[in-house]
Amino acid sequence: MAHDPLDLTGIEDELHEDERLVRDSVSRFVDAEVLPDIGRHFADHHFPRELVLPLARLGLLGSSIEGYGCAGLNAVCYGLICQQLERGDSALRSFVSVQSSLCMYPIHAYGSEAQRERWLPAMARGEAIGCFGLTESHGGSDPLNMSTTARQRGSDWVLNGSKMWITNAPIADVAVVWALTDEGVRGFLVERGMKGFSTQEIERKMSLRASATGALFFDDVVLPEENLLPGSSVGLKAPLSCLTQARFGIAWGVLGAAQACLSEALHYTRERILFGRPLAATQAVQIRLAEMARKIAVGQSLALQLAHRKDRGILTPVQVSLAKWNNCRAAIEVAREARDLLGGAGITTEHAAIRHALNLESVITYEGTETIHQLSVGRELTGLNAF
Ligand code: TGC
Ligand code: FAD
Repeated sequence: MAHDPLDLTGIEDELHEDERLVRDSVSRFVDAEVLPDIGRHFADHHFPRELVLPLARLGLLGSSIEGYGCAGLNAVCYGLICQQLERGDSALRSFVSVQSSLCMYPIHAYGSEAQRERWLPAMARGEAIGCFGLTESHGGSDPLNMSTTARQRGSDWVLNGSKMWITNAPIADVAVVWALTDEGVRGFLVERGMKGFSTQEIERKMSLRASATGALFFDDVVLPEENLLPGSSVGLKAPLSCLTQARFGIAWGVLGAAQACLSEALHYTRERILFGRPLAATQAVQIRLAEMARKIAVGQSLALQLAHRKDRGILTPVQVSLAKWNNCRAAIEVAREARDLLGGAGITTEHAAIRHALNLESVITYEGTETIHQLSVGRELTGLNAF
């Protein structure tokens, strides 16, 4: 066969040798350490914490940061890392997105030197786990409408409120929390063990079951001034800048889930004999497989274009919105098609398609729902804010 069905436009040829090396090492890790057990973890609603140190040893935590024990890789490498991890399971990519883009990134970009020295090397080694608390129960799409407050008392801050739907919350050592001060939204580092700070796991999820999701509660938590992120401006600009990093990784990551589903569907429909011929030999099935490959190919080109712009420092938030929207939609459609092409076999975790399809229900919602990204693009086109 002339082309790799998972890479019809030849993205492989555009990658540099060092990018391929990173991709291949993560790919081997996913094959050896993730795929054998991930169906069981999903079924058991269990985050495989034992994978954190191996992920760290591969240099995958905070991989884009220079210094502080981090690998300092480029945007293409970060994208490829996300893609390979999500080929395994969206939960693993979520863990790395939150640790790297939503916790280490703001500590690096907006933290004091003391905060960087304290947290970044430990987080890169996987010895400290982070979470990012922006969403509250009364409406994640509109984060400015938050109830969590931080009031100044002498040189301290007193935090009250709660955050909902927080990835890594049950296992986090440190939470980057966005709270309303008298001046507007500011970022704080809240540490496990601080009096009045507690977390609770959200159970019975039907999606991202191998990820630890939870709530954060703050009941008169006293934070010293050194736990304020001093470099973050007042308002949503700083948290939105973190989301841009993570959404970029998601735009790459979801295509890994889609590739796993297309691969599974290709294998299954070639082997499955119905009406005296392989299922893959029917026109209807080939059209569906071709559609799946088309969606992946278009998404890959978009992701690579964005990575090159990111490395040149010219990527804009609306371009990231476009890609997060397009690639999540493409991936969830590919996963649902694969699930259907597997027939009854497609409903068990013996195969990957339903696990990916269910996971992608979260991924299309978090980090800005599809509608939020469509409205961001709409605002760019019209100049009119329709949120
Ligand atoms: P908007 O007017 O768009 O922006 C306010 C100010 O921020 C600036 N800005 C950015 N700056 C840097 N980087 C970015 N990416 C930026 N995006 C915007 C913007 O220029 C402006 O600055 P200035 O100087 O003009 O004031 O803000 P808005 O209030 O209109 O935003 C509306 C909206 C809906 C787009 C925003 O609220 C939004 O994105 N809502 C969705 C919330 C969301 O995505 N939450 C995600 C929570 S975290 C999560 O889901 C993690 S899942 C992790 C996992 O497990 O992988
Ligand atoms: P809502 O904002 O209530 O939206 C409900 C519906 O209304 C959606 O369909 C939305 O598109 C639509 N809608 C909203 N506004 C408009 C409008 N103006 N016009 C038309 N339709 C509109 N958050 C964090 O802070 N940190 C995390 O680590 C984190 N991890 C998560 C992990 C999981 C598994 C999940 C499911 C969520 C996570 N989130 C996290 C929260 C996530 O970001 C929010 O769920 C998301 O932003 C949507 O908010 P919401 O659930 O409150 O839905």
